[in-house]
Amino acid sequence: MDHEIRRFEQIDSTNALLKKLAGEADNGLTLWADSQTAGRGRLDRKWVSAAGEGAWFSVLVKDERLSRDNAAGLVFVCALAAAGALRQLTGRTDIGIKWPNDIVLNGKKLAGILCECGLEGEKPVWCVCGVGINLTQERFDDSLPWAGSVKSETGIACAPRDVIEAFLAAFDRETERLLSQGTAPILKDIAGLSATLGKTVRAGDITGTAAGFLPDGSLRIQTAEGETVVHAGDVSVRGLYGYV
Ligand code: BT5
Repeated sequence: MDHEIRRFEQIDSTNALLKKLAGEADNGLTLWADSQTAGRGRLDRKWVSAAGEGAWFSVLVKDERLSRDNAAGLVFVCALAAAGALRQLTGRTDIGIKWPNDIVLNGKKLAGILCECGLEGEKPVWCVCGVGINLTQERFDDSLPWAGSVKSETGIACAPRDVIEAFLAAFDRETERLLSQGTAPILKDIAGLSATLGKTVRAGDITGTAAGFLPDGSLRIQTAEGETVVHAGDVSVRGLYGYV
């Protein structure tokens, strides 16, 4: 996919602007901001995105092959691409994925992902894939005890452009695989990098062991009473003994 990259010094949110442009823009358009004044996570949570400290960007996917099923897999495509890019740039093979949308190292959240799609009827016509990667922060506000940056956890200072380029190369490969083969191969790779599977987790008032994924990307949790399924986006899943 071709990526026109537009860089902004400051913007409210790269996801918010790309959603406004999505109808007219071309597949692959990428918005990158040095800082965001209203960066957002899931459920409208705030995403801290200060100037020069991270890679804050959003990529547009506009493809005839988008469907309800495969659009739900884009968050996992982004997770694979972000984990892959950071592994490649730092050499750290213990960078993992906390289901569904966090990149983690040493039990700290290095990056988060927010994918949002525009529908015509039931069919997604575009999806905006937003990625925030903490790069150089030395410390975070006390309200973010689980946040870490690539620098704080590896000692390596990556340049945002290098991270975005490595991400986009992997993202293109994985998106093509998702659109042509569906979510199954992507989820298989996610399982290999997962910091969640096998752990004791709590989702809402359910506590159990993260047992695997369903084809739509939902997480199977094995509890004393049997198996429960939680959907990405429904609830926060937390490890009982830490963030992962
Ligand atoms: C996410 O949401 O992790 C998705 C974050 C997506 C951010 C990107 S940046 C580019 C694009 N434009 C946007 O406006 N958004 C996207 P969620 O899983 O809901 O996690 C949000 C929670 O993470 C917050 O409630 C905080 O607890 C925590 N948090 C906020 N800022 C953080 C940061 N910089 N690093 C680590 N954790 C953070």
